[in-house]
Amino acid sequence: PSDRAWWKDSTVYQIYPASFCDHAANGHGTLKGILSKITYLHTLGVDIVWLSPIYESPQADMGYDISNYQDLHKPYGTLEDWDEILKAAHAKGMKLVMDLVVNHSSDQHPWFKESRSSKANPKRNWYIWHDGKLNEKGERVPPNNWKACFGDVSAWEWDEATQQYYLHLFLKEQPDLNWENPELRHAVYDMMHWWLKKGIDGFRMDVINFISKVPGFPDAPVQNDRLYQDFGAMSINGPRVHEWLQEMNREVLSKFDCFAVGETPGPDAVDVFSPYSNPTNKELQMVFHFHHQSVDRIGGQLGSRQYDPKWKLSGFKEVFNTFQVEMEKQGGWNSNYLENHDQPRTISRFCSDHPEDRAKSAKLISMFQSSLGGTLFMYQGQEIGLCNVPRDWPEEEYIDVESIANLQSEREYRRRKTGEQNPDMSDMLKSLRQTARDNGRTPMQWDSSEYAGFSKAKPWMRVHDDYADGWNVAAQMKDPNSPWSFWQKMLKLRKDFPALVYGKFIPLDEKNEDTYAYIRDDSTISQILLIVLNFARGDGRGATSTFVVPKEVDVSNAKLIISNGQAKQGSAIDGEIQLSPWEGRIYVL
Ligand code: TEU
Repeated sequence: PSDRAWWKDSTVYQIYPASFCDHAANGHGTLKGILSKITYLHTLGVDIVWLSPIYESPQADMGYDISNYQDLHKPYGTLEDWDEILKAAHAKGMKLVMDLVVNHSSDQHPWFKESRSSKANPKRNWYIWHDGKLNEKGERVPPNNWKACFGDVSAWEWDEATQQYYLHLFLKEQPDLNWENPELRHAVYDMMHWWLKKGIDGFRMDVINFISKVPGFPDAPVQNDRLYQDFGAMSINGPRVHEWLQEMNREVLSKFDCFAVGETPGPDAVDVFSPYSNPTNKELQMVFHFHHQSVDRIGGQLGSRQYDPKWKLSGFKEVFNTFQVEMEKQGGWNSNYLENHDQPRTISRFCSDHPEDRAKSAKLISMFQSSLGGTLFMYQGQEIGLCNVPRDWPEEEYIDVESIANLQSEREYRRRKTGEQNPDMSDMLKSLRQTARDNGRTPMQWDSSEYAGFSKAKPWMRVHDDYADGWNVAAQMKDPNSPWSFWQKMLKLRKDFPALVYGKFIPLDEKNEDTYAYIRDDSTISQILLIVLNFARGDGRGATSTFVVPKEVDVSNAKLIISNGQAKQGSAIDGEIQLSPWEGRIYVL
């Protein structure tokens, strides 16, 4: 059917350039390193490569602070090197997608330098400037109570020279662009044209649902006793976001055969997210919602890093079941991702990273993600079952700005509250180990040589301790039973069974806290698949479980097509399904 566009059954692979592959022996990933792995990605079964930001940047937030949208961060390489990647990907029939970070720029971008130079500068209104307020004591304070994303700091930074505050929803080095200004919007569209004309196949758009702020910048609702509060209600899925994305589509995206995925955090319900990808609205092809990312977190939907060890499988299922079913009903299209550079590793979150459970857990996750509807996104390292960094790494190894800012803010808050100079932080550290972004940013593990074959020099971030124990690409590509080989099989299976991509999603036994089971049914080709996944945690190491197939499902002709356990291919369903810990099975009915 014509509604089966190329990006729908594609597998996207996200590269985090700093940590992917270093060919210059500088301890930092390079474009030549990426080029050397294009064939590798093709062998794995990847269709689309997405590069996290490689643009010119002071790297206050690992490149999500861009100082020149049309040139590259020198240590990565040149535009010519980048062109080689594009050519190599296209030669293999693969597509290349770039990160687009336009909610904010770097404070070192020439636009911002001009903007802050004087109130009369023509680019003043390309950013969001505001006068301060006076508090009861007559002191100058920010225009409202919004908290920036990292740590407990105000989202407004005072500018001494021009005596106004500017807005930054992230670091103060990441001032927000003023989308209300049509000149700014068109400068962004021109830049997008420039990249698309170079031949790229689309964009991943950073926090694109943050661009429209509630007019007048009112205070955010007060939810706790902190000074600054979650800006979500005032800046997420704001009043003009759809209007602007439609304009962007008209002016840019619709002129190319490209696809766009918007990163869209926020607590709103599915019907707030489905319009972004509903083709009648002509905006984006899909978005990354964040609901599953808060299943194992306490408090605050937006980016809470406080771990909840009592998270429930039914909660996890509810998120996916809702989005799978509702997106289809509401005419949207799902993206299906678990990991990225902002999240800890899935195996350590939702399965078990004990050495004996880890490979099976990795395969379970592969079966899960590969059998969900929507476009599949995998993150570097998922294919070899990378897990969180060892729990005994000292605090100093956590070098992400968010990790550092959160720890520092919390320490200060506890000092104020308790009056103690060294308040107890052990619960925070425990949470950090479980949820920090650092977990997903360790260098990629290519082989068992020093630094995991990532670099000849000491890497910018410590390599996981496990790389020589089989947790590397070289070892796993040779082993037909490895997570890598399993992922390769699953990606191929997804192409062989279009029901996995397009089928109707029918959840089964939704309250079951041990197994996750569902049907994928593509009536256009009479293909029905049953997926049964054992997520029972037991004491943390997993547990056996029994799945009773509901009577209304006809399993009389069921044949197993793949499993990460002992069950034989082609075997039937005879009564209940007995699953070993972390076992998953896919049957064709
Ligand atoms: O992330 C946006 C985002 O909301 C979160 O995932 C973020 O990581 C944060 O932890 C919330 O507490 C995007 C990028 O993916 C991230 O790397 C950047 O730091 C951020 O935007 C700013 O550009």
